[in-house]
Parts: sequence; C-alpha cells; structure tokens
Amino acid sequence: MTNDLFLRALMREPVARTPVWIMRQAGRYLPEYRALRQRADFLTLCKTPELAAEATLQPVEILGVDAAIIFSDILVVPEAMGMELIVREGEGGPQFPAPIRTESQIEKLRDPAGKMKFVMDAISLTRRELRGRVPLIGFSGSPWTLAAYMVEGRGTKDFRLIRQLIYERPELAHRLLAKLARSVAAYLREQCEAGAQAVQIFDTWGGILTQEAFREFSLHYISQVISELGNLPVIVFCKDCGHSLEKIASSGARGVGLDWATDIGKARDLVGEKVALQGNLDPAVLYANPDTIRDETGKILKKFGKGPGHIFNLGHGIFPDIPVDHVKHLIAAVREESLIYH
Ligand code: 1CP
Repeated sequence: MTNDLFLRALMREPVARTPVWIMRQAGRYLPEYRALRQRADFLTLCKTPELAAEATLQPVEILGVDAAIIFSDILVVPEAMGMELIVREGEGGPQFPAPIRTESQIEKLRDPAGKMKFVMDAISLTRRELRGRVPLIGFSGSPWTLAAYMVEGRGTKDFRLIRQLIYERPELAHRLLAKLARSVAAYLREQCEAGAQAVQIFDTWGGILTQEAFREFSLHYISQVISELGNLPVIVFCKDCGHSLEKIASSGARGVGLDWATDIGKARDLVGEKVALQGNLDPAVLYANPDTIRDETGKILKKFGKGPGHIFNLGHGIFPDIPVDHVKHLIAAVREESLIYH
C-alpha cells in the first residue's frame, strides 16, 4: 500500500491524519541498528549501499513511521571535498583531524560531484526495497553547519573558531560558504535524481549566531541552495532560530522544521499559509511514561490545530538511550490523536 501522507502534508494538501517521522530515526536506540553496527563501523555503513538501505528501512519496519530518511551523515560531504574524516568508536563523535585554518585549504577543497555515488546507490536501492510503502527523504547539512564542523574539526561547546572567522575574516568565511552552497545544491539535486522524494537541510548550528549573522552567513546560503534546486520540495530545519521564522519561511522551502522551544501554534499563525511545519516534540519527552508521551503529543497536535500542513516530528534528534517502546507509543499517539484534526 502506498502511504503518501508525508508528501501530501508537505504540500499542505488534505490528509486523513498527521504523518510522523523522527529525526535520527535510524540509530543507536534501536537494537537492530546496534546489531548492524556489530557488523560494520559507522562510515562503512554509510558507504555500503546494502547496509545503508538496511539501516534506512529499520525504523519503517519496526516503528511504522510515515517517511524514511536515507542513512548517511552530513559529514560525508566535507570528506568528499577532500577532508579526512575519522569516527572513533565511543570517542565523542566524528572528527576532521586537519580542520580548515587557511585560505589555501579553502582553495584546495574539491568539487564533491561524483564522489558520493554510494549515497545515490543507497537511495536507489532503498527506493526499490521500499516498494512505495513510504516516501524517502534525502538530506544535507546546511553550508553554515558544514563550515562549522570543517573549521572547528568537531562538534564543540561554543564554536568559537568559526565565530572568530566570520568577524575577523568575513570574506574568507563567505568564500568557504559559497563553495559549500554550490556543492550542497548539486548534491541534493543528485539525491533527487537518484530517487529522494523530498530533501531536508539540517542547520543544526544556525542558532549559535546573532540574528543578523544568521541571515548573512547561514540563511542566505540556504536560500541560494533552494533556488538552485528549483521546484524540488525542501524542508529547512534551523535549530534555535525561532527568531527568524518568517525569513526562513521565505527561503523558498516547502516545509520548515521547528525545534521544541518554538510554539508551533504561533509559528502556524506567522507562516502557516506559506509553508508546512514539521515538529516539534521535545526529544526528552520520550523518557517519560506512555501517558505523558500521549499528553505532550496531544498538546502539539492541538496547538497546530485543524487542517493540513503539519508533519509530526521531534524538535531535534532522538536520544540514543530512549526505549523503543516509548517511540512506539509516540507513533500510536500521533496516529490516533491526530484524526480529529483532519
Ligand atoms: O555510532 C554510530 O552509530 C554513529 C551515530 C550516528 C548516526 C546514526 C552519527 C554520527 N550519524 C548518524 C546518522 C545520521 N546523521 C543521520 C541518519 C538518518 C536518520 O536520521 O535516521 C542523519 C540525518 C544525520 C545528520 C547529522 N549528522 C547532523 C544533523 C542533524 C542533527 O542531529 O543535528 C549532524 C550535526 C551530524 C553530525 C554527527 N554525526 C554523528 C554524530 C555523533 C554527530 C554530531 C557530532 C557533534 O556535533 O559532536
């Protein structure tokens, strides 16, 4: 059976109930994912289309989410541009041992086109294995979020090196971001050609900037990526950027992802005629008991209110120690409680 609730909601077309998927839905909270990781390290999973497809399908089969998101990582793009990427087991996430510090390093970054065939192969294989059950989402990091990792070398507490760069050498930051914007646009287009039916841009670190700097160094390049994609459906998720909701909704995106600090009812009043809204349950709610999960889910559905244009999700990625049963409660709650709003 074809379930196109996600794509219909993204187009703000009528649906029978609110669709739901979960950011980072393929991951360590699933025992089946941990079993897959026993067979291969993280980057091998990303680069082996059969394994990436298997990880992508797990949440569809185990949880019954209404969309799949291709198993990969935002950091494979800088790697394809020539930066060494290492992911050590249990050592604070992925790292670039030789981060960007000079102009010549920026000049040397390669066009990644053609170097991420493993992602395209994973997408076309996953589409075949999904057999139309649910739509498949592709994704990329935003130019700003990728630049933040490339300059810092890893996720850091205050991202002071990239923030230093935009004030000390703004022209250099812009050169890096312009290069990334071209690469991200080409990468997302290629994902759609391989079979992704919508794409999401993750701007995980847009929220570390002032409002002005967010617009100049992050949103400007996101808008550029979207305009290069023409009519392809894009969801933009900028974490901690509720201050710029109207500007984000004018970026050309079809959907806007909300973090949990934003009130989805107010967001709908502001931009609900323009874009679909995705979100935005606090991921920490999933630690609670089934009644609390249902109550908090109901609150979000009620705040959005009647009518189409809502895709249920968390306000950021799921934590790795959430019990799978709690996630199943969430999916059931969205399916049941959303019926009265359509
Ligand atoms: O040990 C493991 O198995 C690795 C854990 C893991 C996983 C499962 C990482 C390392 N990445 C992923 C997959 C991943 N990453 C997906 C898969 C699809 C799905 O959602 O199911 C996606 C969409 C991402 C995107 C991603 N990677 C983002 C943006 C979204 C977000 O959460 O803000 C970011 C910031 C990353 C970088 C990254 N990759 C992995 C880690 C631990 C991190 C964070 C690094 C840091 O900031 O310190």
